[in-house]
Amino acid sequence: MDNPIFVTRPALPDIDEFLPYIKNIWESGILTNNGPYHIELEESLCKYLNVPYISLFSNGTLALVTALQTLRISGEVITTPFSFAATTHALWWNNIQPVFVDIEADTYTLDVNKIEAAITPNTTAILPVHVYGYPCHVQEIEKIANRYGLKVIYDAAHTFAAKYKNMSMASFGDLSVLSFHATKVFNTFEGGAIICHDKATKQRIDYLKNFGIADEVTVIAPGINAKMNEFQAALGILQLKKIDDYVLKRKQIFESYQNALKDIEGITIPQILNDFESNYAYFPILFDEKVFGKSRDTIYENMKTKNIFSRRYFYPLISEFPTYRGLKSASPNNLPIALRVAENVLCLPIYPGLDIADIERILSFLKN
Ligand code: T4K
Repeated sequence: MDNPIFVTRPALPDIDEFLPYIKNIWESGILTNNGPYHIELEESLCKYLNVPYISLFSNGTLALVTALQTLRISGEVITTPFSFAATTHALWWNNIQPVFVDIEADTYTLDVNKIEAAITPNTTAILPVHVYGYPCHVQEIEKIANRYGLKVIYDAAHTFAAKYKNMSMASFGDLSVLSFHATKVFNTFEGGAIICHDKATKQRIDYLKNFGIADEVTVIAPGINAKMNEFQAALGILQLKKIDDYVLKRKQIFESYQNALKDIEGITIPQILNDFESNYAYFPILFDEKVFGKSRDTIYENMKTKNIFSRRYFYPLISEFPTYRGLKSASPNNLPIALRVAENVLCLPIYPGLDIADIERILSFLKN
């Protein structure tokens, strides 16, 4: 049997490059709570992403939960069902009701033309997702938010190092939330961050991720423990030196797939939009069963028998989970495009260490 190929594998530096960082942590005894590597990584990320303020987190989910707390979001929030579970779960953990709006057929992001119809007197915010790193219609979303007095928090978990209109994709909205999970373009083992635009908000986020503690005798809010530790931050510092190389390798794989699959009938491949510099985080393809001759699920299962583990991100839709399927906005009639995409999409393996022979194996399977 051929070696297994997974949808992703973490990009990591050479262990010898990481060991001096571990030694320093051991010798200093500073393991967490805004240590020197944490401070250095925040500064380096602000420069790399060209954003004013960033606050690091132990993971992206707690960053999402805290972002909602930061802006005191409540009531109803408009969001997409076509995402990873964490997006909507962050609302649930804040006792906020998700209101699902359908996605667009070409970008798979929130359909801006359907947002206004979902707004009620209880709506306080919009939580869109730059899914697969593809940019949402940020300007239109901002206009709607301004007209109705809503906040915008982007789930930007997939966007590290991607740019839209020459701006970091993490710079949009009132807040943007990143994930640095092992499966992401930039990983710190686990990790995440909130990007914000002013010092006072950064201060509030920093309190909230540290139990709400402002000083030894002052706790300003029921915060949580969501701090990034020094090991994660040290890895981040090292990863940042390599990120451009990681993205370049992903781009080469992305283009190999694109060239090889573009003429196969029944497969739609993502198009890179104007003004968008991708990070090539995912390679989703959409099957048209009638034209291709086989369903997405058949292909997915057959691939597994060849030891190729692609993934059906994001199937099932979040709106189909038992927790959410009773909501009015979760009705399949409300989400026809999201349903169609979720039932036909397959993400092919893409990561810097994927070698040419593996790509050939995947392509020859699809072509045959
Ligand atoms: N918002 C969005 C839009 C997200 O996509 C995510 C996370 C979040 C928020 C939340 O951020 P975090 O709290 O996670 O920072 C994975 C990840 O666990 C999850 O982080 C990610 N989205 C999601 C899209 O993918 P699974 O269930 O597919 O993970 P798993 O363990 O099946 O991993 C997929 C493949 O990756 C494995 O088959 C092999 C490889 N892998 C995985 C891990 C964890 C490795 O090679 N090494 C590893 O350490 O969810």
